[in-house]
Amino acid sequence: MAAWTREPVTVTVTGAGGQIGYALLFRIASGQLLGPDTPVRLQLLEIPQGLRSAEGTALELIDGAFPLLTSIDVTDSASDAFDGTNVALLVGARPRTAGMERADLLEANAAIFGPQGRAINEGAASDVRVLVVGNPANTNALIASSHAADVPRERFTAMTRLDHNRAVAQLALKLEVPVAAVHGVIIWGNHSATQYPDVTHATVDGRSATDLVDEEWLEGVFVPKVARRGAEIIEVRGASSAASAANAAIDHVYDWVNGTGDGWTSAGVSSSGENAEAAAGYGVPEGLVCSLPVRSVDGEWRVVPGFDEGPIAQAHIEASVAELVEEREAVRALGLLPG
Ligand code: NAX
Repeated sequence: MAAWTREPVTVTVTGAGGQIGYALLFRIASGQLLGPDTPVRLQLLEIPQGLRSAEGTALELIDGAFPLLTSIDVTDSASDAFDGTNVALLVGARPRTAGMERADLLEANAAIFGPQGRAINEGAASDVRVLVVGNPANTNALIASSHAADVPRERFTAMTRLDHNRAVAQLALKLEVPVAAVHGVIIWGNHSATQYPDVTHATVDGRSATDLVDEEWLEGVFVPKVARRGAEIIEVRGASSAASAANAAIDHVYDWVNGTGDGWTSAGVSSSGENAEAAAGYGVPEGLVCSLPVRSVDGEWRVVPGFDEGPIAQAHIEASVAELVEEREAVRALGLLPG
């Protein structure tokens, strides 16, 4: 985005006092989100209980003496946090607690993402780009977007880049090659255990990945490993993924702003507008936020059309898309989805 070069860009981070926030903010301040020539204004949103933690992080950001960081504001007011924002990273969310049904989780998060969508609609800059990290990320993005009628739906995205990066890394580990040798992985569907990490169109050092690994490993090891990696991290680390999630958020926004070139990556994007037709080609109904193969061109995510999927892949994709439809219907049934 040439227009942003040397003009301060306003970046809002919600859940700034949490663990992803802590791993994310220093990298934004150092220029890794938008590039080394773009000064950044940080606007941090927390709930009252999280304010002290976010304020502490802000003190440390000051102590970093980052040349690109022009200001930091910490607030519990969504309208202040999203005022003039160009890039909004919606990290804070209501986690699932014991005994919570899916409908309760969706409802609790709608109470966060609906008002945040409205605040973005009212106060954000006209070029605002939104990445939802907080789970359930795809449906939270849909809820936020449906409360922001004046912002194009394509500007609301959900993060599946961590799943994408995990898939690239697992394939590289299996084949004992550097991650840079792996191209063309796709994450389809929901950021949940139903997601489908797909190597059908991937290459490794220019060779088709499917010639190098067998179906049994893919279905029996690779797919569940990637889809359940979050649970594995919790088990081993004793806490959920934080630095790798922050890293993926950086990758997502950096590519969105700077472009992906000829290749593609994965992102949860709205299957509407210019992306409706390509998404429909994969059986994704209009208006969901679904992970698809995407290319970033001129600051817009475009779904890469026309990949031919075999019956196994198709069945996985259908199941994950069906889950997204169910989540949308559940939110709609609760009366939380305007428009
Ligand atoms: P933490 O619990 O460490 O931090 C979350 C922070 O959000 C807390 O400080 C809390 O006070 C704040 N918060 C809650 N409601 C808020 C609101 N309405 N406005 C502003 N702030 C609010 O969680 P963390 O580990 O940072 O994870 C954050 C979210 O990312 C969770 O929903 C988590 O499930 C999700 N993840 C998503 C991933 C993805 O790939 N899409 C991967 C990593 C992570 O699991």
